[in-house]
Amino acid sequence: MRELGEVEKQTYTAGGMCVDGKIDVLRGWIAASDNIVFFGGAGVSTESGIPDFRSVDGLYNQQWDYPPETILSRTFFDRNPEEYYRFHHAKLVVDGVKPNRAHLRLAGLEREGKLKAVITQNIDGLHQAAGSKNVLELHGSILRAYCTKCRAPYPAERMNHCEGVPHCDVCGGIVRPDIVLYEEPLDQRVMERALDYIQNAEVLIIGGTSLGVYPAAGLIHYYRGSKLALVNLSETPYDRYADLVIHEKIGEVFSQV
Ligand code: CNA
Repeated sequence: MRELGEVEKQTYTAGGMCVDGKIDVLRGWIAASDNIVFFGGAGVSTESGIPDFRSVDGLYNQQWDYPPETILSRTFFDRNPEEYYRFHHAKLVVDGVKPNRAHLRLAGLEREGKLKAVITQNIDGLHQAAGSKNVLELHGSILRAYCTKCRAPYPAERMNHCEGVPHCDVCGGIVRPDIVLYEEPLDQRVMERALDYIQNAEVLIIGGTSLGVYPAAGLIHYYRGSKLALVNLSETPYDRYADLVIHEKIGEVFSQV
């Protein structure tokens, strides 16, 4: 094994190598390491049928009265829970979704003892559905819910499939999903664990994220190794920092590594 040379690095990232060649490189990194960490976002779940935010068919490009970032903000939720839940039921809850090839392969790599953690910005629970155990949910999950007033837990299934705004059985307060809304801080303990995994990873695979949402995206600055692979359909602001950039569907890539 050896470190990636500067010339090779330029070739991998500048598009001088075909996609198959790049996938071969990633397969080699994965085969040789038992300290891999994955950091992902909404693009990991698009092949399961859940739209992301920023793709051409993502939520930003659909007709809606407000942009997703506004609807998914704390101010909006507090002022207009009816409209929040209209969006939640129509767009965040997608029935019948199943993990795709990326989720399944990541779960397999964990079982093989190669992958240490999945760090995700997603709120859909699909990594756990695929069998991944060590999943750090930076933005929470719509598969958990609680009362905003007395904080009693509430069945997520009921929240996700009710008419209008769900109310607490205990005190009548408004129920909310256990997700991090815009304007809210991330869970510090989850952030610290994510940071620790990234700092100590040998191979960091970043996939299906535009890397535009902070502070989550800022975590990748803490990676200290020389095997940073970025698998994303579109370009990201971090492409030039990666050692390997693959602009391809993530399910397609993970079915080959
Ligand atoms: P984003 O900003 O929508 O970016 C998604 C990225 O994924 C884009 O750059 C796409 O090019 C890329 N992409 C889409 N499909 C694929 C694919 N099949 N293979 C590879 N790349 C693909 O989403 P981010 O996660 O970067 O933004 C963070 C937000 C979006 C987080 O707060 C999430 O909670 C939120 N979100 C989550 C979900 C979910 O849980 N499934 C869905 C929509 C939005």
